[in-house]
Amino acid sequence: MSNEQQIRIYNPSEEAVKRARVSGMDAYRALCKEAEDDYEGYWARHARELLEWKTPFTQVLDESNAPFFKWFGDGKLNVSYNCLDRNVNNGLGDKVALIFEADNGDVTKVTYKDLLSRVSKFANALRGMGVKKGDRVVIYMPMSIEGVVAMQACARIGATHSIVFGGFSAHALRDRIEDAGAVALITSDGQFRGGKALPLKPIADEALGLGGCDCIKNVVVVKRTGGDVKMVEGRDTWFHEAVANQSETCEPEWVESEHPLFVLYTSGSTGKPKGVQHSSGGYLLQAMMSMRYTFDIQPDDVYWCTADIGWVTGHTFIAYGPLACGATEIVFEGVPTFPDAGRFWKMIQDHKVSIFYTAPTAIRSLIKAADNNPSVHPGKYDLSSLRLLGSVGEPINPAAWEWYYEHIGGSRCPIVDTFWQTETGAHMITPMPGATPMVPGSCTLPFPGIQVTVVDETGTEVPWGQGGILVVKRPWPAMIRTVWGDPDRFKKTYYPDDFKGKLYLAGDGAIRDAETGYFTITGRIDDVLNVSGHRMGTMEIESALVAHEQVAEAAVVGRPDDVTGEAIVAFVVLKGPRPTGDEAKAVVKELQTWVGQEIGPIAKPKDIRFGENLPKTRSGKIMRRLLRQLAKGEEITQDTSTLENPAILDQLKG
Ligand code: 6R9
Repeated sequence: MSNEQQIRIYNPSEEAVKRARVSGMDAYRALCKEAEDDYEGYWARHARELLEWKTPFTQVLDESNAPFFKWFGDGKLNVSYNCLDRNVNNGLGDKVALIFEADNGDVTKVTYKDLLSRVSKFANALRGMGVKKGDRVVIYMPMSIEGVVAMQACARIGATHSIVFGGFSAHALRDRIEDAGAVALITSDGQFRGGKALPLKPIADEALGLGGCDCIKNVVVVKRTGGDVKMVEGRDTWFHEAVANQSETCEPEWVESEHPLFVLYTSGSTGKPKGVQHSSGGYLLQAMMSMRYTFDIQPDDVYWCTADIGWVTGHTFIAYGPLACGATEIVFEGVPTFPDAGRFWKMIQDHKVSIFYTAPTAIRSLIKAADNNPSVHPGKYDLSSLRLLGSVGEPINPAAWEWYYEHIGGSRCPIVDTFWQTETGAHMITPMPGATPMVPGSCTLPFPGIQVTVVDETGTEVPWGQGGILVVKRPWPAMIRTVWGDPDRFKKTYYPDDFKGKLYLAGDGAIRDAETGYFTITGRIDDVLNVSGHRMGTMEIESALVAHEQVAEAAVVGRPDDVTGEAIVAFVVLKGPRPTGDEAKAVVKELQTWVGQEIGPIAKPKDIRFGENLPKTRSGKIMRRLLRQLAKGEEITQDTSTLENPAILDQLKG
């Protein structure tokens, strides 16, 4: 967006403006002004209009124990009631809530009435096992109706769920179960992906056998693939048996607005993943506001968010937001490339999807696929039902944005490039589809009510046009409440002393356009990588590598990748001699498999290079900036005079 660059501005069409809730920039500015003039009043108005409270709140924001903020503290509600009962009571009982498309193409539709009954039955089953308000339940499941049912059932009885992505390994699952102190684990025998049946229960069994999981008293298993599973007497129950004789009604547990709805683990710059704890009232409020303002959800929409429930996007934009708004949404089990790379486009055509929300990495890989194989080009499909597109998870490069706009959106659909995080719970910076002029590559302007800015290391705001650190100036209802079991880490990570504990540190760099004030995210400022929209801590991968018996030392950095955004590059020093040729190839394979087992396949380094040592300063610090240049294959421009052992640079060139 600098002056040297030719930038194109895309205005939302007249039709998009006319139909939108936030219609035109004046309407957007009016909402922002409402929040500026009366911050608490703005959020309170929405909380009263959009949520049904059992006990209405009288307090809005409590800052007395900052940064442990409370919202709507004396109000009580139930999230599942707000997502299901409320819609059934309002005449939407027969409306389709979920359209589930299986990996093999089979379609199952679930109405709001149906979903309420399924959730109530399973909630009763969990209660029957002794699961109660405040208990933690880990869910390790594929994309499925039961996955959504399990989340909603936990919410119904006030149990705090923690989803572990189905691609994570036994070790990763064990760590999360142990940290959360979960009493129950909900899983399935396996999952179908790309025509293959993959095991889940066996991995869960392995996790439970690793030690540290004695807290788990019950394991519930959904039958999906029919794969071989071992059921442990007295601990394991089949899902279908657990719900078989349960009542279709279940009195919700009315919880305080601050009651933890879920804990979701995400990667940080240091140590083990942190459990991001979210609230009930404030979280659901902004899930709904994002649906209503960013996606402008309407009664006749067919909404599809392609995320997995294992990530925050699957929480806010599959399990909670769309249901709380009474929407019809797609839940997809499979992968975008099976049976071929036209799957997404065919599904949009078949289900007449009107709002489509996906990640840049998916778009980039489908561009590549369409270039290589004209038969899966989106032009072959009828995508005329679409009216709005969304992007999330990482910066979208202008070329991918333009392809998405033209080939998927028919140059007619606005694209909302939504910047947010696991910790923020809901959209933070995003265009409003019927208002904001769009600039490819920029997430544009703050969500109405959200106050973000760019500062330097001292917390001082920098002028537009100058890069810096992205911060949020005021607490917002859907924000992270704490790091599960580690309030100090919460404070240090998100409200650091450098900013006097007053500013929320997002962990991203940003720059505002000198003329428009539009935000562009410039990437993480910490040691977090973003691979295919998934957050990975470099430290986590390094710990996994050094846990291998042959590895003495490892340093992991990111390198730009055309498809996955970033790719993982590992620099490794072995305990034995530095391997070369075929031997090196074999060790690379071995270490990739190892990391896959330790964390999950998404963490496997794409490139592993061996050195007799790593480049270090005389004080022994690994020079990561230099490793990043090596990873990219760039000439070393950095001053290497402080380097203790310059000769090893040649070994690490790759
Ligand atoms: C929702 C989600 C958060 C990190 C975030 C940033 C990156 C997400 C983005 C974006 C540029 C966007 N990110 N959306 N960067 N533009 N529209 O992805 O949560 O998995 O916690 O990742 O992803 O770096 O800090 P999470």
